[in-house]
Amino acid sequence: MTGSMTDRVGHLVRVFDTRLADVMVGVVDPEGIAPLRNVGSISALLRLDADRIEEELTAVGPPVAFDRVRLLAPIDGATEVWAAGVTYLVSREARVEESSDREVYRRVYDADRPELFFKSAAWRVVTDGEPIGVRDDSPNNVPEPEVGLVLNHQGRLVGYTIVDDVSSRTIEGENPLYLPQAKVYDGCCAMGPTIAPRRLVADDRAMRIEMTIERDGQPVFSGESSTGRLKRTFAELARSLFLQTTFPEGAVLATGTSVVPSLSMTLIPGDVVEIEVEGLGRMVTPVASASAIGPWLAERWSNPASEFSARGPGPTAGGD
Ligand code: DO4
Ligand code: MG
Repeated sequence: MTGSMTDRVGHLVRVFDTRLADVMVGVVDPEGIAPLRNVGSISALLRLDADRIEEELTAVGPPVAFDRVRLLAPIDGATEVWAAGVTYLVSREARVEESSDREVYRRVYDADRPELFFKSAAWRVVTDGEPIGVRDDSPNNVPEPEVGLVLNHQGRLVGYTIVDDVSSRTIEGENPLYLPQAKVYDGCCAMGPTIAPRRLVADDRAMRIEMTIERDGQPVFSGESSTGRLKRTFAELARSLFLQTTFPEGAVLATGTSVVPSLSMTLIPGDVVEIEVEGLGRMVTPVASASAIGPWLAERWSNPASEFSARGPGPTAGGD
């Protein structure tokens, strides 16, 4: 677990309980993780109405000690991850710089309809301490630190989480029609590790977003921004996602990046990405080759209790 959880008291988490060898959903308590009594998964929670979700977050059992649990990504079941793009001026300028088709980015920034794209199934999402991936067929890859909106089945905002929309700049830059390949692959999405309930975030238009990339223990990039620079509103993005589209177990919507490294900077296996968002906490992920992450993701999904699931893809995935 990265850092202290005491600044995340009241946040929702999904964890693997090593004593019971089972997954549970709970709320961070000063003493540990207090399991929800009536709800066993994040997707089951998102099937409920917003008021009922708040009630369930208070119906908890005695806390399980922090050292007994392993944090898992706060998403499961049929909950989907979607992302909005070109929602900050800095992202529009970066795409214009990298792309062979600049006009599409200028037009979408000003259009009524936002850019929304599918990002990940729940099972492919990784979290704090687990590796994100870079594609072997892409020379330029970047992390994209974003605020994620956690939306229930009605599209109501119930909480916020950190999302890293890891992307291939090379593939997207070559042709915007390659977007799904630039955005969706093994290790492309990191989330969490916690969900801050909506009531705990005082002002979602003033959340500081910070990102550092370390190589061999030294920072090679650091940048920061704020949700205050977002061109659209969170409500508008959530409304657009649910237009003509049903999410029976809700969705997490990443709201776009505003921290963009220069084109000369690319992630390589062995790097470590640290993202911090005010009010949401911190997520630290090592970088690995996507091809090394795939088998581990599949094993973790089918057998979360296995030793390989707990250990991760291992040092070869970190580049050597
Ligand atoms: O248009 C491509 C994606 C943009 C994106 O992911 C972002 O702005 O965060
Ligand atoms: Mg993005």
